Amino acid sequence: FTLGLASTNLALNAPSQGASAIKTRASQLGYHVVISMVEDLDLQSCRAAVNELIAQRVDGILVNVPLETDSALAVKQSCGNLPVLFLDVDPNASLLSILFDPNEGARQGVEHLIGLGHRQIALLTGPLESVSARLRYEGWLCGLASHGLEPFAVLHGDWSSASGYQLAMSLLNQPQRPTAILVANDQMALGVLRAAHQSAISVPEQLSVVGYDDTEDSAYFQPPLTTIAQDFRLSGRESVNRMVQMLRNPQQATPDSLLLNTTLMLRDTTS
Ligand code: IPT
Repeated sequence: FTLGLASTNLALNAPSQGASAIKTRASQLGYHVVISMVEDLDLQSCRAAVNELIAQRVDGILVNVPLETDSALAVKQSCGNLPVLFLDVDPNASLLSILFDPNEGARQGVEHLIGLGHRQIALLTGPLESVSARLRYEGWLCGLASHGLEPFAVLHGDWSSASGYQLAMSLLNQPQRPTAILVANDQMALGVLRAAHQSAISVPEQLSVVGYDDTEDSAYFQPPLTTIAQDFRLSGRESVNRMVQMLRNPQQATPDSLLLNTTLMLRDTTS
């Protein structure tokens, strides 16, 4: 068999680690993976990427592109009879998916900061056209609301460390500052740490920072980043296992979707 992977921007750490995990598991099982990258977050581009994979005669398709439910259904349609597994959709959609629970991850960040006594908490989201960015943001808002809180400020980044840096520079150089910031991924958190350093704000004494992903480098940030871990090796392994199971037993019922847990990785950016 040959597996197809349609992936969002592989210059980002999380999707590239995801692709690597998928490759590793597939080659353990003796299968090839063909990758096609989606440059823009619209349905058109995702469909083009999927068609490219189909033209290369893949036997099943993994889609690690953020897709709202309507778009994901449309992508599934264009795959005809090929098995398709989604890695970045709404967990409530009735689509075969392997996802990390965005509510759990968002709650873990909020509860950790509240537990430390923080009340002035700023939010730095991912791009809201990305379903996972939106779900994490909604989870944070719910978590804060359950403590009677509203965010100190809300900023919208684009997952890049550059956006984290720029947005944090403007947030931290105002007369009123938050005591903590929840960041939707570790790359933006890297930018936040640099902005804090440059603004002579010490982390975690004057500002606590929580990331999201726990990609490979995050334990080596300065200070080592407290973050919400998503185990990309596990999701890569599980998605290939399921895809292969469907390909080997096409007459069996499709497997169930899987919602994976996130874990708070306590390091040195919160106090
Ligand atoms: C999600 C990452 O958390 C984020 O850092 C960014 O890389 C994004 O992917 C790119 O789409 S993880 C995804 C499986 C929800």
